Amino acid sequence: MTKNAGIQKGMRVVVMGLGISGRSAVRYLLGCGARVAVSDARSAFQMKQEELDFLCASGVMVECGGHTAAFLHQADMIMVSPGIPFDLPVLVEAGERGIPVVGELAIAGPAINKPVIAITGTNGKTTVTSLIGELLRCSRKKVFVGGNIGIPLFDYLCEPVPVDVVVLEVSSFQLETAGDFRPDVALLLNVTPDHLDRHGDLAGYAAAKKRIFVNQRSSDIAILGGDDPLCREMADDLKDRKVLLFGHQDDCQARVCPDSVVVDLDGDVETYNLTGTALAGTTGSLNSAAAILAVRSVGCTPEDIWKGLAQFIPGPHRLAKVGEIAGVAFYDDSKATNTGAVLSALRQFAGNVILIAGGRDKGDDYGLLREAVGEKVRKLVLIGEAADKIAASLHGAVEIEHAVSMEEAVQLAYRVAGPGDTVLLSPSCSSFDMFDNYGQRGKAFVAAVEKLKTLKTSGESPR
Ligand code: UMA
Repeated sequence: MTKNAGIQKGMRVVVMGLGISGRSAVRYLLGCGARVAVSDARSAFQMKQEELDFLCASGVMVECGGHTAAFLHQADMIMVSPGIPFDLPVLVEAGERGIPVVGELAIAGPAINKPVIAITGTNGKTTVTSLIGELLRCSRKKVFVGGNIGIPLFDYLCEPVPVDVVVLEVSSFQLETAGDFRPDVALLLNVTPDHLDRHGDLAGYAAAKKRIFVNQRSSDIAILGGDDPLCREMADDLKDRKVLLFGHQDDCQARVCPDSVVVDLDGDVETYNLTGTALAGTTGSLNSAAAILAVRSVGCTPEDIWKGLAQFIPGPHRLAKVGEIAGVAFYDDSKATNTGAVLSALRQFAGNVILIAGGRDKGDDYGLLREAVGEKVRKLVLIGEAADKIAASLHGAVEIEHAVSMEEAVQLAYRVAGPGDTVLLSPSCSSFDMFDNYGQRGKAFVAAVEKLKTLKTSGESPR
């Protein structure tokens, strides 16, 4: 257990939310000697058995079915899970009473005594985080990879294994409550509309993302996407530290060229050819460029970086080809939960796309898809809660059909597709209205494609 100057023995801490972050926080805070209580919006009946077992085993006091002032205001500190808006009235009131309302990064960040590389951005952050981890391992560095990627930072502090570098994916939600968290190397990949239901508007969302740089010192490094206008604007405000850019423009220290990334650090030029690797293509090249700048900043050599790039396999549900039936290709891009990600996916195809989209709305403006959809998409099949909003935004730009399940959506798409066409799941929304997460949604797509194959073999296919 790593000691924490911010948590004194006997301190009363209320952990809000009993998800992945909350449970990890409870374990860590108990280990630090704090008196921990939990407050969760769900009733005990809505909790999973493993969560109830966890609560029994940890012996903490629990408030279920909502967050009351009476419960929260007895705390010396409130640790809020990332998915809980920190401007809930009950939390604002707690703040006014002088009770610190903080997140995992604020508590755990200052306890890390190793160099930290933190990655944020609307799209690509999980891939870049994993890639940085891989490049460091190939450079024989011991590394903890965690954060929004699914492994809470508290897990690392609970059972610290000796590492050389801590690599953290950080979300806009986590950055809002990050306190004094200070990454030695901070990456902001891109900023396009996402989570506007939480942040209000693009400016609010961008401000949360910009917080990744707020505590950096002059010796720290900021890496930003040079193709992204908002990142460029922010880079201008960070002149007091070393700023590195990646992208297509000539002034970028990591420049994306067809098939390769050219890195120019203080006149030393290195070329990384990505042909034949899983990172070939525009998105993979941009992700590689960002990751290379990060690991060069902590002393990795070009030879070791090249080894890592060659063997890296991106995670599933990111524009992955998952099947082909009678000349129709099927792509699973379930991880695309905002318009920026869908635009990036559509850029990879010349046209003739049957697009399956929809899910839970996060406040995005689907009108941003109008031009690309008009140009590349032959038919749009909509699912989920946001279907009507998307249909209204794209009315007239494309032919639209509605489906009530993933299986129906895939069958509808296949019915209108011909040889050479692509059926693409790229939802532009979160999955939580129909699925547990984007992974489950992607698996449902793959299962529907497999079922189509079976129907085709048995002669019962929709076309
Ligand atoms: N809850 C309340 N009150 C509320 C709302 C929720 O008590 O008002 C409770 C829920 O009942 C539940 C818990 O809070 O018990 C859920 O907490 P959470 O939503 O913070 O989720 P965790 O399970 O702790 O997972 C979080 C991140 N989730 C979110 O940011 C929504 C995970 O990112 C992250 O992997 C994990 O911590 C470990 O760091 C997921 C995500 O979707 C993958 N992130 C967004 C994204 O990438 O776009 C930001």
